[in-house]
Amino acid sequence: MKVKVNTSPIEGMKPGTSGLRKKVAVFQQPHYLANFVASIFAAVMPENGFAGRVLVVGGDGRYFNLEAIQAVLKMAAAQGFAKVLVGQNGILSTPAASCVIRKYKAFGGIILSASHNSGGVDGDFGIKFNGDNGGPAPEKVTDAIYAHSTTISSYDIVQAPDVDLSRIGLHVVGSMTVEVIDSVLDYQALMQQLFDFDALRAFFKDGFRMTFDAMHAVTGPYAHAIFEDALGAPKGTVINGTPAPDFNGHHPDPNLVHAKDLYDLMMSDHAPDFGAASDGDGDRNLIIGRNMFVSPSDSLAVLAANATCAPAYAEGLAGVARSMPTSGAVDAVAQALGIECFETPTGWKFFGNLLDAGRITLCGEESAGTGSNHVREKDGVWAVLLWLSILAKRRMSVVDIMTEHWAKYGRHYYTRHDYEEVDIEAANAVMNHIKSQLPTLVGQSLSGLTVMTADDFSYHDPIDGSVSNHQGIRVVFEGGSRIVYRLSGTGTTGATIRIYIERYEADSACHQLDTQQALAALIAIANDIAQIQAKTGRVQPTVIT
Ligand code: VG1
Ligand code: CO
Repeated sequence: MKVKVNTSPIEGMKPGTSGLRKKVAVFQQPHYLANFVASIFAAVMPENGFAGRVLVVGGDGRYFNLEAIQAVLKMAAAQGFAKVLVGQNGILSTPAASCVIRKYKAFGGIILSASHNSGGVDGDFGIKFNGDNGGPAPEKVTDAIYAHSTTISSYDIVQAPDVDLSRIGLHVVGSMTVEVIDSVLDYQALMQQLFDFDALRAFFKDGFRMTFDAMHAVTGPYAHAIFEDALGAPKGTVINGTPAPDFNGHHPDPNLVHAKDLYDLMMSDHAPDFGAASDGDGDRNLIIGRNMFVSPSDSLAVLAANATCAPAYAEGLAGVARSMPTSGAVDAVAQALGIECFETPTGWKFFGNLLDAGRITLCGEESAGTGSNHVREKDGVWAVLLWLSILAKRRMSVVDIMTEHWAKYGRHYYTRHDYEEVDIEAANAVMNHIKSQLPTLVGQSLSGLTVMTADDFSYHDPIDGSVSNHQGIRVVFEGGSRIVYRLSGTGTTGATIRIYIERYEADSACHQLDTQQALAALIAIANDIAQIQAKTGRVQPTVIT
């Protein structure tokens, strides 16, 4: 039975870089989740309603996932959807959800995830809407969702028993069908189309060894099925492979701080050939070779330069794109290949139009996200499979691949310094202080480096003409060195200041430096411009990647 529930607007429902993310306790407040879900439906409703349409629902398995999914199902039924496809036990990695939306030509999907944020009862929860291309809703849709959340007065929901999400097959909620699907099968089938599984199986058979850290998060089942069961990597290749609602107390962010165990293993005497990790919802990837950390910006460049090693990309790439703060390493590859290279704001939603229009084949972000036109999300397991395809075909170590790459294209030394959970006013003071210097920075010489341009990045989408302003402050020096400042749009406590620092080095005699040392002069300039310590009291970053 459908009922109308009276409610009133709850403030703060503006989606960030990737959907709405808040503490679990915030989502558990009366009407909170329902208000936001109703706002999604109101914002995306076609003129003739949702009758006959299919919705995909799934999440990364974190605490509150199952309760949220039951509520979404009852609200979707009240909207008149014909059917919802939902992952078994509510599990769909973000790229798998994108894959399922596209494969079954769904109207769209609701993904319950706070990605790399911590989970559990005191952790974070999140929710976002992806459209029929399988990609995160563009800004005009997220703006409309937010606008609706500020005026909502009621929502519709069907009163029905919960669905048994552990049982694969058909169920009903009111007059809507719910099909519980295997979380892995459709995604695995897509990977089998893109990559040469026989060649990869032979590679593992020849003794190639990998450790994949699923970080107690959603990629566990995907990684076990694909790497161990399908490709024959030995059992134990996948570690921390059972998803836990609180990620067993860990932070499922594949970086050098939270994936330190993997890093230490890869730097040790008993390191396997290759190490990789993914995040809470399975869209990020961290790549570490034996004795060689690969910065995500470099990883994107290597994948672009060698993509033809995998069948799906054998004919080459249409073009590539990177988010603005991502290093220029991929630009150098694009130039050599003679293909277009786009610079977009942070967040995967900005790649969607370029992918849909066929202008780009690969894209990525410095935050350990790479992907291609196979889905409309970044994809951790996919990135690992493309790396494996390259290593299997070229039979070179990661160290040798990187050394060769830098010798050919030059090296873009790159680091990101994060100051997390800073007082919001102090963080705004830092950003305002930097902005106030924009008019006078150009032409100045800072520690011997001359500022060439300084601006607040605006993106003009070449496909739909939309404009996104205030996407990060760039200070570019002669010779291409660069400092970028922006505030995170995914955090839930205070503000996170991100400082991205990059320097190009053409000389191969200087390609083996320690990254922090290679960038020391720029880091000092970056701190000087921002005055972080004076304005926030912070002496050093919380996370360095
Ligand atoms: C961060 C990353 C960004 C990424 C986003 C979502 O955003 O910097 O590159 O797209 O997270 O990733 P922000 O606004 O905090 O810098 V995920 O894996 O959390 O969906
Ligand atoms: Co993620």
